[in-house]
Amino acid sequence: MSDQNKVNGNSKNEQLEQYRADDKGKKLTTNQGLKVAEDEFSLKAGERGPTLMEDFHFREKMTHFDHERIPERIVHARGFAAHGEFELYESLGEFTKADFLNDTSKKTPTFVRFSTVAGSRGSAETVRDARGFATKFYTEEGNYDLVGNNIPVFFIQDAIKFPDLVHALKPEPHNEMPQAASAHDTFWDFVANNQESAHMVMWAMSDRAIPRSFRMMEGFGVHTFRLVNDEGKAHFVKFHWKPVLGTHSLVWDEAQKISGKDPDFHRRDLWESIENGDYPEYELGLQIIAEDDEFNFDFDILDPTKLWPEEDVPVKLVGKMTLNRNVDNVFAETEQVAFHPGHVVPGIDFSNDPLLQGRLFSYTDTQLSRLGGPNFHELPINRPVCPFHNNQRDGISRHTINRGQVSYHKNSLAANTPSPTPEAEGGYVHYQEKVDGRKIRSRSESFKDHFSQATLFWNSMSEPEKQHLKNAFSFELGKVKSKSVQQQVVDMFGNVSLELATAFAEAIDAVPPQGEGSTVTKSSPALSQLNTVKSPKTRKVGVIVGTTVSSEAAEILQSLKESGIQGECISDKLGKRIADDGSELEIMHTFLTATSVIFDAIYVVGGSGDATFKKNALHFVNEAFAHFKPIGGTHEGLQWLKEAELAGEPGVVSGEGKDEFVKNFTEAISVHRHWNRQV
Ligand code: HDE
Repeated sequence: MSDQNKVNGNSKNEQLEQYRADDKGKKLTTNQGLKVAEDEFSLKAGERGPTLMEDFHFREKMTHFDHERIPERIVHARGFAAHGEFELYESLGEFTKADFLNDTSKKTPTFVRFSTVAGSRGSAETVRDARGFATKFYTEEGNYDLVGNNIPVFFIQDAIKFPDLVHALKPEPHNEMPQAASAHDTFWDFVANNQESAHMVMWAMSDRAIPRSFRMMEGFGVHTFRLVNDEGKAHFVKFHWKPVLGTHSLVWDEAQKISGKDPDFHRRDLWESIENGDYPEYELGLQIIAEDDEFNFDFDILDPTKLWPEEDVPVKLVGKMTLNRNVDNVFAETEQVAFHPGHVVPGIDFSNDPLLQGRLFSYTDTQLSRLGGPNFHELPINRPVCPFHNNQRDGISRHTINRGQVSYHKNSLAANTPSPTPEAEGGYVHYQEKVDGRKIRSRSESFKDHFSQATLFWNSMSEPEKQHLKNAFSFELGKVKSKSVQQQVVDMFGNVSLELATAFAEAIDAVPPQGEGSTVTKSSPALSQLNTVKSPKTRKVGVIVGTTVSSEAAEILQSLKESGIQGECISDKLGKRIADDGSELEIMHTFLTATSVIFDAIYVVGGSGDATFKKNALHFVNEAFAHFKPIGGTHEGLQWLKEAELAGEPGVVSGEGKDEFVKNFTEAISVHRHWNRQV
């Protein structure tokens, strides 16, 4: 991308340009601008003598280094971000006066940070966990932050329990284990003793918690918010991001192997897609409920452990976000970005969801210690693209040089400016909800059904997804040491599904649940990933080629590329392979540097290679087969698949004819995983 394109036509990009620095080709200086003559030897008293205090260059360099780290986020520490743009399909003036949701001619700059929740900043990315999906819209009316997750509900109903939840989820304090994992005693003890967690635990044990890619997961605002139009009329709303490529997951064994082979798997995938011009796209969806219908549901719409089934409240797709630019510097942008669900614009307001209400406090508070003071809004990535003026002053690392003698309101010396803006001219006015109640520490009766939607989720799963849930519970509880905690969890999930709880009780040698089970029969097909978009686009195929290769294989790769499928060649050595017609294939990986788990599919071309070559190739194929991935074979590969007794299995495409092979293999790749295999 040319530098010109990087800047022009995007207000956030233009703003960031003034902060960018290129050090390449420049003279080395101190931070005071002094040119440095020597940067390898500290100043010493004699060649073999002690270092001198007066070596300001050494001291400055070392001091800066000593303070390079800032506290990591207490949750969502491991994250990766990209810039993008949001475009609206149709005006939503009927529901909201938010300018960026009214004007279809505008492209609103965005910045999105994806994250895992539990792990430290350097932890692996394909662990079982919820994923953060936080979006900053740099609108002309100020920053709007949609700070969501890839799961539409949460573990708890009241923010006051968040520290307890996170203490239970994080590594246990006496030995700081396990890293980035919920498979341990304190997490499951919390679950069993805080049963409002049941619904989210179902999601966390499902395939949603091991996404294939940040590009292939949904995003949810979780809470109920309000949209308010210019007549002051409000509607309740839930926000969704729907990935254009569909919602797809890894399998658990694969996810664990990737954690070791490529702990950066998700950021690499996002980074490379954007560098390749395969820009990730997500449609913004709204579920809207009229205020008059607030009490017409069999759950409380303020309860963050409940979703609104899409079949009952359809998701209206209102616009699209495209992530089209990687960051220039991860620390300056991804690490220093500060999201806050309380960053709203006129036309968007809150509900009384007690989880949301607590979040409105926590996010600014946490930035104060993380970013070192109250001026984090001045950091380039956090600055709004519209002007901002007020009487706030000073504090650590203040950048703005506010001129003039007046820093108070009201005043006469500056004609009472900066002045408030009336609502009619764009001033933010809180929705005038009537509130009337006694001060009370309690929870509404309407929040007390913890199991119906957990069962709804279970009922909505396909058979393979149900099996994955059984396996996940068996794995996680198999890691729990306390027999009592194991049994409590079995008994709890007996309320969700007897089938599920009995299955994992057996696996962990606990007593099966004794109750009657759930009477809920409702399901929501939108929750099953089997019903998601299926597309071959941007899928990565590992192509195994020997020392010689037929030109037909190169043609097949070219045809796959036309459907958006990326072939990457693997062999025993790097270098080029020359096909029989003189065309060249570049080997990108060897059997040592690559592994089947980093590909969506494997295509074996084969070609001359020794016995070790064939053994390595078959290891790739068998592992991909066990992970239900599409496998293609042509040329010698065809024969190898037959020998391995894989030919004819679902999702194994072996073709003599080129065109037919390309067609069938492309279809098999679109399916993502072939669950109907015997593995
Ligand atoms: Fe957060 N959360 N959260 N959270 N959250 C943070 O803010 C908090 C919750 C979410 O990429 C922290 O800047 C409380 C729900 C994301 O920078 C902190 C409660 C949802 C991110 C915090 C919740 C989220 C955070 C830590 C319960 C989905 C990462 C660092 C009341 C809707 C944002 C920071 C990024 C980060 C508090 C629950 C999403 C401590 C108190 C529900 C995506 O302020």
